[in-house]
Amino acid sequence: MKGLRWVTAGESHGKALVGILEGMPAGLALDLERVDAELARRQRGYGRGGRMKIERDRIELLAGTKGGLTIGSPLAFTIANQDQTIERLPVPTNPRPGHADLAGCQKLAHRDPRAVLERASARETSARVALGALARQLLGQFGIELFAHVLEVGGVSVRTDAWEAAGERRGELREASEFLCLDPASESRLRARVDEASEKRDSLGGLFEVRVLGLPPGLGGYANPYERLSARLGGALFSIPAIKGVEFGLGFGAARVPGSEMHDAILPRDALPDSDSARWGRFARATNRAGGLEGGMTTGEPLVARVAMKPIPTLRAGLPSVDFESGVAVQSTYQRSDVTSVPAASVVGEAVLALELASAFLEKFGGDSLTQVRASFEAWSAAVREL
Ligand code: EPS
Repeated sequence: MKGLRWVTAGESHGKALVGILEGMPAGLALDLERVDAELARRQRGYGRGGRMKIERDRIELLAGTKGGLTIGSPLAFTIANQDQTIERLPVPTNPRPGHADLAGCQKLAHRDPRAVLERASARETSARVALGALARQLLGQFGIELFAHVLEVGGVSVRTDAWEAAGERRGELREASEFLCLDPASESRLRARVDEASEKRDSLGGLFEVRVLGLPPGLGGYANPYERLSARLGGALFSIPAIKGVEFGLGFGAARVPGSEMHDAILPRDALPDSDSARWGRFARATNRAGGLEGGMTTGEPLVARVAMKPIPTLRAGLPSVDFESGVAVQSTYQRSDVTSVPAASVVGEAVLALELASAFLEKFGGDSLTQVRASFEAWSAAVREL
């Protein structure tokens, strides 16, 4: 079977999160410190609550390598939970609006939201960040880089040209930001917005963007609906808890412009030698309104995804709900939560795209070993450059 397969297990306050990643070729050197760095980044961000002061997410790799290299067998790991109180935590007596509590209880026809929320919790995304951090090490071998940054929290935006203005300083700027954004001038406004929501005992959502650089054209496919990368990448982003919207390139804006202002002109490479797509042959794209996807495939231009996250459903002030026993109206109960976790979600966005893109990459160029993948990639690169 080509491509990657993965699964996670683990409850929010159970012993550990668990991940299994199958399909990585043999001979890839894994850097686990880089995985831990991604895990730490997901724990960051202004507006996170008390839980993140307790947890110290680190990968413990259990299987799949020898001498630091993958051996072609499934990779398995755990991430220990520090807070392992699942058996002692109270069972909420009412479901929180916006969380999986009520629909989950109705699905299982019981009154134990704890049995639902423990797995529905975004704690699970820590395991996905580790999976993605492994997958992106394969992509990195082929010059593919993923980069997420926050655009907006609670309606307060960074400058619209933050990506362009940051240029090569993007890594450094994001590292220095409490919001994992690229606009230092917006930090104080973002912080004030979160402080205001916190004082009002409310929560906030926001927007983030993920860009993927260095992708070859032709990943994904047009022949079958399930091959279409736009659907797969959109599905991956929608699988992150609290995500309500995903757009690629112009996205919803594409509905409002005529075709002449939408579609990215194809020019001879010599007209635009610096275009990303021109690296792959004699054709270059003048613009990238498609966001790097056409016909369900990559175009060779950067992938640009923008993702909308709703506010966290656990509000200190509570929300209107109903007591399970008495059936009377109550305010939903609060235990502990974040005010916002948009920065954390942006890190998860990178991870889920890394997994899906690495899978599509291996579907096209897959082989048992990294050497074979490289040979296949280079043979195709030579052929497409002659096209
Ligand atoms: C979450 C509630 C909070 C968050 C948690 C997601 O946890 P707790 O109930 O323990 O305070 O901190 O996120 C994480 C633990 C994490 O690692 O991101 C929820 O109800 O979804």
